Amino acid sequence: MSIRSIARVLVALVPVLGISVAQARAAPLCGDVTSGWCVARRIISTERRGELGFRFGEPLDVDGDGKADIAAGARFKERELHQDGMAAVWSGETGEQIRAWDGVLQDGLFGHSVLPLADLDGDGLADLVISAPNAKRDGAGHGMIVARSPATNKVLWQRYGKRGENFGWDLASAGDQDGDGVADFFVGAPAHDEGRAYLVSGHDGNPIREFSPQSDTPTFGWYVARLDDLDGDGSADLVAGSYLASGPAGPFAGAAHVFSSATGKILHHWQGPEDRSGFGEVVEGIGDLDGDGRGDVVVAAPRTNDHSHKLPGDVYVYSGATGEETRHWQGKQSGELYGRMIAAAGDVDGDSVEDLAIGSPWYRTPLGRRVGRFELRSGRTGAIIANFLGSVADGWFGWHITRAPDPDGLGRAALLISTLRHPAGLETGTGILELYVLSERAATEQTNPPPALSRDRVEQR
Ligand SMILES: [Ca+2]
Ligand SMILES: [Ca+2]
Ligand SMILES: [Ca+2]
Ligand SMILES: [Ca+2]
Repeated sequence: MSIRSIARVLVALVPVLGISVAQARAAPLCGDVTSGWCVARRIISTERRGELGFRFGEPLDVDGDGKADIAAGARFKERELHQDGMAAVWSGETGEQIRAWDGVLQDGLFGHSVLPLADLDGDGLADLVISAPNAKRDGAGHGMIVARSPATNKVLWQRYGKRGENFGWDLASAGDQDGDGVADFFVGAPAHDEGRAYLVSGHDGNPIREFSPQSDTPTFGWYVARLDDLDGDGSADLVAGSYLASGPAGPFAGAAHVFSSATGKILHHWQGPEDRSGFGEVVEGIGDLDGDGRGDVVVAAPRTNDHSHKLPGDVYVYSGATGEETRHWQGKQSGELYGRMIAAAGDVDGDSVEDLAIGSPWYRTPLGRRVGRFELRSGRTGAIIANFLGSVADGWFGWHITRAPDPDGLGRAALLISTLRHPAGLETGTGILELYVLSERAATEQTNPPPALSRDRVEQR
């Protein structure tokens, strides 16, 4: 079946899925439009209440057809009333499933995070690291990660974390840092009392380096992200968030730390503005926004755990060179969880500076339907470039977002977006993934040469 005909089938399914097309300001399907953002691929989960797409990395080609493939998990997939989870990879070309794996560890949340990495086993095809951060040993949540080759279906290696640390709560690519030619990655292990983050070898899954703040910091490693090399030693660096860290603003004010990946030295450290702000719940590295030649750092305070839900959430941008705050944006609606997702989006407006996607999964329409939204902001000016609404109530549109390669090889900007609790024709909590691409820009928009992503960022592809 061609992509176009799959798209038509999906359109036909729309009433079944309960999507009101008339009220949607979600992107239309590609093929129906010639400019602006459109949905090039849609992956509809069949795992009832599995929550497809909690966290996932940039798509890479796992089957050698030259098109990047889409990998994600449904961590809540149940087996005999336990949330064992599952993970899968779908063809970027056809949308068909290439491989799927069920979790085998009771309540392990297998598929919580799924990270494609460039070739780990030397066959020239991308592989996957999949986490089960709640995997237990002796009743404690050690957490487990496993590397799999979708091409051969082999397990390349499997590693457990330490007692109680929930190893694998987050994963982020790091580039090859030990010089063996194999991509390495960061792992978050946000234990309750003293969280940690690790640089892990893609070759064998063994830790290369461990990172932690000087004082014990609860939830450190809840979220980890790769930064462009900030200290000039040739290795990509690390930002890690700890949204329940204590600080001047309160016992749970939150924090974010930037480390030199090669030395473990803390380069920058920021603390949350108010108690329970959720500062550091999501962190991200982005290209050079302020033009000083270094990549910059984004930290969100979405207030997910502020049960009053009076505040909309905040996003802060810091200079990677100096650590100074360079921008601060606030959401537009109380309780929308603005910044619950932040993603480096590539250069979508063609000004050669990287742009940002910021998600608010609990945004409500004027009629009170909690459809979620995400916005694109210009990295250069900070202005909002575009704003997208979800199409179903309580779907949590924009829960997770990552930059993606153009699935059709046309060099267009693309984003992979999860609607974590979309009913997908089954029931709320099932989840869908959508690959948005930017087809021709409107004629009035400037068209500059391709985006300047830094070299080590490009090497991640
Ligand atoms: Ca492929
Ligand atoms: Ca390596
Ligand atoms: Ca470095
Ligand atoms: Ca831009």
